[in-house]
Amino acid sequence: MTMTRTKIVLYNPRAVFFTMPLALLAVGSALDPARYDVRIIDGRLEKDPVAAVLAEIDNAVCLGMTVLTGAPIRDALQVSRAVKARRPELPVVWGGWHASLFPTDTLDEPSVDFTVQGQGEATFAELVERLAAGEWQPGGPGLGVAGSVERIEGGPWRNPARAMTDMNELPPHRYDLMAVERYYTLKGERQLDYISSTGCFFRCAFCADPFVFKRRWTALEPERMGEEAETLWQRYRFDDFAFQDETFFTYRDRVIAVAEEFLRRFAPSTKGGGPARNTRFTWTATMRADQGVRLSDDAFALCVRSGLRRVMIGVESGSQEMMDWMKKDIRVEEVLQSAEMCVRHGVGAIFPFIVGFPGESDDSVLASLNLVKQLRSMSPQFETPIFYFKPYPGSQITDEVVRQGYSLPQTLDEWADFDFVGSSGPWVSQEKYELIERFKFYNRFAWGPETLRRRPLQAVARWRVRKDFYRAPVEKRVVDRLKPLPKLS
Ligand code: B12
Ligand code: SF4
Repeated sequence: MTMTRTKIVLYNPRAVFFTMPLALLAVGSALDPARYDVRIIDGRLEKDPVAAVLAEIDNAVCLGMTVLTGAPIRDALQVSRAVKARRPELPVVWGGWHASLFPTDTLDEPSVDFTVQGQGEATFAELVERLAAGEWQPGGPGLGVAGSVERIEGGPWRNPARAMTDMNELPPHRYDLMAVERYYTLKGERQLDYISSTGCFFRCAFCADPFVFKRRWTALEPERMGEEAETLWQRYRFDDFAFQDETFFTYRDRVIAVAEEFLRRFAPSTKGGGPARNTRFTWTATMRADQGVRLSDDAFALCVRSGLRRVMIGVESGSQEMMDWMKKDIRVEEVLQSAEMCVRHGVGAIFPFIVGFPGESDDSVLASLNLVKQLRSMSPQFETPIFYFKPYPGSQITDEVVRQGYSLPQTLDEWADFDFVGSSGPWVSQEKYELIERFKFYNRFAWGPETLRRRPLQAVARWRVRKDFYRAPVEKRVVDRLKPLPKLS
């Protein structure tokens, strides 16, 4: 006798990049596959996301969505509202960062019935169980599932928080729930995204992680990661493995053990001499500069042999005073030491910066631009994107500017417009903005790859960067007019 499985639909809103929908994979994989038929729909893969979701919901018992702050909210709202218009009795659950930051406000939206805060696997599994048992109806009594907020008698009801589950107790992610090859095509490379930890121990004052995960951290054991990587590689033949963790290099011994796992499983026999090297795939991960310094050259060399090709090290500022103010707990020297280690081992790096913090002085911005220049000159494999500070909710700095009178959006529709691409935020003057934009332009050409076509512009750009001369940016105007450049830095 075959049992009919209960259908659960999960939706990932449209976004600017094609990182795999790991959040939905995580919550979908936490449901028993023998009992639940999980369908992941990704707005980025659909011509008409609303139609794609409506086509799946008729016999579903729940629609779950992952929602980041900003533009994804617009898409999530459109889908939720269309679904509610079609099936008002179908429970709609929002999880992810925005729902974690604004669990009760989000329920002002009538098309959302539940929000889930923080790590979602256990909460969603319990919620789905109760929904599938028919225990819920709109306007009825609450379900009381820990880790969720629901609407009772017209208002939001906050259930107790749920303790973090050790990731090793959760089942492996079922990549077969999504069309892996389609992401490879959209990314333009066979790059598989993977998450090996949740949360972060640190306290950066511009980041929402300390608020959402309360400075807790849980991570998969290296052996399990090795096993999963092997199974995934057999099945999906990726060339690059992208760790999406907040800080992958949290514990040195764990990193070493992961590198050893990769070498043990993927390095071909080394009979001809020379150290073992993973020739199957490369990998990338996030690192804090202090973690890089603590790691040691030997451990880094091991990572490189196991396939490490690039790290991302959040710098944020070139001014130590600013770094201290934002509680980054990193020294500028540590950034340079980690960068030197990358150069020694031929590893690429992305060093993101943020300028335009509230009250940031011109000197501080200049210190950042100088550090960008220094890093870019160290290696053609270094990138230094510069972002303008935006008060993303849930961070200490945002709380502070709100206390000082800055008003954040109030409704979900307003939050949907809270995106900053192309604008500098209220803390950067027009003059400073123009200087930074010119700096970004000339730096990109000065240090980028040398090609015959780029050479003349490169020569001018190098001269300008060396002299710090950004007035009368004729070259920039010409290039801007010829074609809009992709936003790299
Ligand atoms: C991949 C990624 C992206 C992708 C999005 C991919 C996608 N699916 O659409 C891209 C590259 C597009 C992106 C863009 C941005 N991102 Co981003 N991104 C990430 C990153 C590195 C990984 C996300 C991930 O897959 N995590 C793994 C999964 C398993 O974890 P999770 O998402 O937290 O999901 C868990 C819970 O949240 C919960 N959950 C999540 N969804 C759901 C849904 C349901 C139904 C339930 C029940 C539970 C649930 O359960 C999951 C399992 O425990 C995170 C950092 C991180 N490590 O999480 C930042 C992060 C999410 N991004 C962030 C930011 C700031 C941005 C940008 C603004 C960055 C920028 N400066 O440009 C942009 C713009 C976002 C926008 N408005 O469009 C912030 C969040 C800010 C916010 N308030 O939303 C994060 C947390 C980084 C940080 N520490 O600041 N990002
Ligand atoms: S910026 Fe990175 S290191 Fe700092 S709190 Fe956020 S996730 Fe942790």
